[in-house]
Amino acid sequence: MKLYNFSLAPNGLRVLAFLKEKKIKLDTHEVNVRDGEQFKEPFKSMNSFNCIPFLELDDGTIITESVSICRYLEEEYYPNPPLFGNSPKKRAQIDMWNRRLELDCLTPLGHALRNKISFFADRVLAGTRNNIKQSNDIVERGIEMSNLLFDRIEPHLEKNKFICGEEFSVADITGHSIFISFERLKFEVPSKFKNVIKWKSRLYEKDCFKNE
Ligand SMILES: N[C@@H](CCC(=O)N[C@@H](CS)C(=O)NCC(=O)O)C(=O)O
Repeated sequence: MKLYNFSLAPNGLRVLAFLKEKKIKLDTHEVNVRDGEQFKEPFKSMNSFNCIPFLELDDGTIITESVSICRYLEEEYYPNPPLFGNSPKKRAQIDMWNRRLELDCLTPLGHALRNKISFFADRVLAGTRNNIKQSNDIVERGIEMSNLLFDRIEPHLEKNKFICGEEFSVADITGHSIFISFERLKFEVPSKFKNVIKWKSRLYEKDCFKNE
């Protein structure tokens, strides 16, 4: 089994944080997506969506998508600590929170980043190169959507240490990526979201997010 990753990329960092939290060491190959290595062989035949991270199993199967990779590793090899939940109810709740954070915030912020930073001018969709124009409206929409999400989770975080209760989960790894995206966009979480900011501090204290 081999992981293809780029440790500077936001989704690459999600898988790395998951591996660190579980103390897993995987055979890993760095694919420099900034320089377009993902469009060259053997990588382009391995993942036609031309993105990292992806996991190659010993039978040649390729699994892409950071959360799908983490889920596979937990279910097949590394159950502890459980970051996807260890009961049907907990698994459903963690999946629910992860989807809320991804769909309503991390994805809009990803589009904001790719529409703001000039480096992404010919690559507004990850894994493509084209001449779709960057749009400032998409940047603004990303921030607006994040603020709506923060407003919704602020009361929930009053009573919960992490996004899905007392235990750290894969949904918190998605949460950490939201705050990293904010940093890259050079935006601050508005100070009125006190519980969101406390959650952010709790995440930033965790070893799995610290550079070695
Ligand atoms: N939804 C995918 C997104 C993967 C993705 O966007 N990967 C980026 C790095 S963070 C990439 O490979 N980009 C290549 C490019 O920009 O061409 C996941 O969660 O793994």
